[in-house]
Amino acid sequence: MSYEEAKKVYAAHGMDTEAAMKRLKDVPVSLHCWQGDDVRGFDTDPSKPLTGGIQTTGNYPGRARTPEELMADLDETLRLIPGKVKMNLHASYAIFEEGEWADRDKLEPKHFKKWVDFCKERNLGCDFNPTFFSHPMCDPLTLSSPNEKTRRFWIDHGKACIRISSYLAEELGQPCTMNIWTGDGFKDVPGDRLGPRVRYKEAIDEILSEPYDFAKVKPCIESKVFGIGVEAYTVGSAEFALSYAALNRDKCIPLMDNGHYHPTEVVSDKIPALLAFFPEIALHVTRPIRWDSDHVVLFDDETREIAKEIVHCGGLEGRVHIALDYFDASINRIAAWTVGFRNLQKALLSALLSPDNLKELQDTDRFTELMVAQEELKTLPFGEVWQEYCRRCGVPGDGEWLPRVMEYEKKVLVNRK
Ligand code: RNT
Ligand code: ZN
Repeated sequence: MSYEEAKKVYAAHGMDTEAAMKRLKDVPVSLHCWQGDDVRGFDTDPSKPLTGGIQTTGNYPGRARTPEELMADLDETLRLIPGKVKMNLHASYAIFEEGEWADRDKLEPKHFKKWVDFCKERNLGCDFNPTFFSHPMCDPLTLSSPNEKTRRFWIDHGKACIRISSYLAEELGQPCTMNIWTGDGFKDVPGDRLGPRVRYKEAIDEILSEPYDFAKVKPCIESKVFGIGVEAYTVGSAEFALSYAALNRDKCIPLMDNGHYHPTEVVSDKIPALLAFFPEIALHVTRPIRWDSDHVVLFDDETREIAKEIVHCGGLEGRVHIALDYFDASINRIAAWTVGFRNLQKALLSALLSPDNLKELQDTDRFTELMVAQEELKTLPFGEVWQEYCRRCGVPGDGEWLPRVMEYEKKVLVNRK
């Protein structure tokens, strides 16, 4: 079937494929730099293990070891993904001049100048993240530590990151979401559950007392249920993060990572729940599998359901900030970036192709028709529309991009020993 034929099939069901493709092209989705180097960054010893309850597994050849390698790999990826990309950086990806180094509490906008140049040349916005993990000042707690010196260090890091986020937003002319996540927690039953949370709350208050324009810098608070090595208690739990964001709506927004909930909870359903109260929310789209919250995003039911809720709830109109967050070191990292990004684009495109009478069917109690309509949608010729979308975005379609990645692996990645 050709695209023109598929377009007619959708039109017969009351859907406009042209409008859907046009809409999706302008929706920013953040691409996380940390898939390219297994969340190592450039400011600490790469031989030290990751901390903070996160872990990459696998030893696929070709991990980017320098800013130049990471940027080259990103460029390779950018050639393969359709739609509007925004970069997403962690503070640990600061780029220093020869012989220079600054600790995380002393980071400055100038340490991200090379990233700004990178984004400007490619016409990308940029999101940002303070890095509260994989650092000697994790004791192992950070913002919730009982140790004043530790807490002060990490609060200063948070404030520095607000200044860097303002710089990124200003330079690139797009808002910058700045996500606060810490892995603070305990492996076993704590003796005090309240103290760390009160300290965490006060630390975030201090970070957010750093001046910023909320129209440009969007601090987010991300929750988590548990991490590796911190199985019994997480300071920044769901209730903690949501309550903080709700009581500070003029200063920050909640961030939901769909790998951070109990297995039968779904973020798709939480999106409209939060949008009933918050003008804006942020998402980390990922794929949880048993203990891991960070597998590559697939075109699976929950990703599609998340995309549906984003589209149906007006999320594309700036209310939902969409970012990817996963890291797999067991497969080609450029393919990992590409598959996940393309799958999220697929999910959004397919969500944009849904009949506009679903709400009416529900509101008029026509549940039989509602079920059948949603089921029959699943076998419409979506693949043709997707391939056409890729063509129009000037990127290879399915079946065409992987050989390029393999070529790059042979030419470039295998030489990184
Ligand atoms: C960890 C959180 C967090 C990180 C990134 C690297 O569980 O999801 O968002 O993955 O900041
Ligand atoms: Zn996350």
